[in-house]
Amino acid sequence: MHGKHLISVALLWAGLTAVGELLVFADLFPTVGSHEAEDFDSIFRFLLILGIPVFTFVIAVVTYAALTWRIRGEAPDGDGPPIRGHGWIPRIWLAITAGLAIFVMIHPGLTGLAKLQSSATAYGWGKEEADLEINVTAFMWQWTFDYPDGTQVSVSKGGEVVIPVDKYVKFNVNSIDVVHSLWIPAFRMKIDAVPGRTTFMTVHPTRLGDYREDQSYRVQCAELCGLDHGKMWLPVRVVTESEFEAWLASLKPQGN
Ligand SMILES: [Cu+2]
Repeated sequence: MHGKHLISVALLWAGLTAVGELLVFADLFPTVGSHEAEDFDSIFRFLLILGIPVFTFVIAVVTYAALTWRIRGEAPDGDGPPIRGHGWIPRIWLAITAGLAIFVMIHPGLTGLAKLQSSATAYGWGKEEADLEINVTAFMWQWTFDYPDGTQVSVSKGGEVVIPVDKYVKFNVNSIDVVHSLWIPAFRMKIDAVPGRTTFMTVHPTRLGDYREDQSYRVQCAELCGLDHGKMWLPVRVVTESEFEAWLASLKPQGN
């Protein structure tokens, strides 16, 4: 490749990369409502930081080539002669991109999965048992959330999912018809609800939150499951422990 072209492409690449890397640190994410969300956002940023130079390199070369060697006037009848070669650029490109891909599969891919699956201890809470386990049942097109004390909230009852802050909360998830997916954007956590088996996800909410002020506090089905899939959602509220106890008590039937 001609030196002038090489320098031009390199400058274009550097410029696009600088813009892209700046965008990574723009505040584009929803509310960070849990330890898991902190992890996922930093993983997402890490992958963007690594991926942006690869992406901008392709864009720079294609854009520069399209502008510089475009056909003016009448197009030729046939293709040009084939170009065959074993240049150093493709070899380095292959080595770097393959290396990056394998690297991110291991970290943060496998290391992140391992951390999530040992979530109870990985976040320094030093315990295996959840503070609160909620059994979740999904069906077309509703959710029900059963609390340990027998309280049940659901879409049809206009309920809201209330959980205490700074506690380790585990959702055990089932479906009785098709595949649904339990997703709470503020926590960045999502797990499929699969008929015939129980899946789970755990969250450590780190701050108070309320759907009425922030729509990332909601349960949303994230697996297209039919006509009313979009209505398969519930507000979420993260409250202090005493507010949580009061909320549970307020839902108890009178006289108990
Ligand atoms: Cu669904």
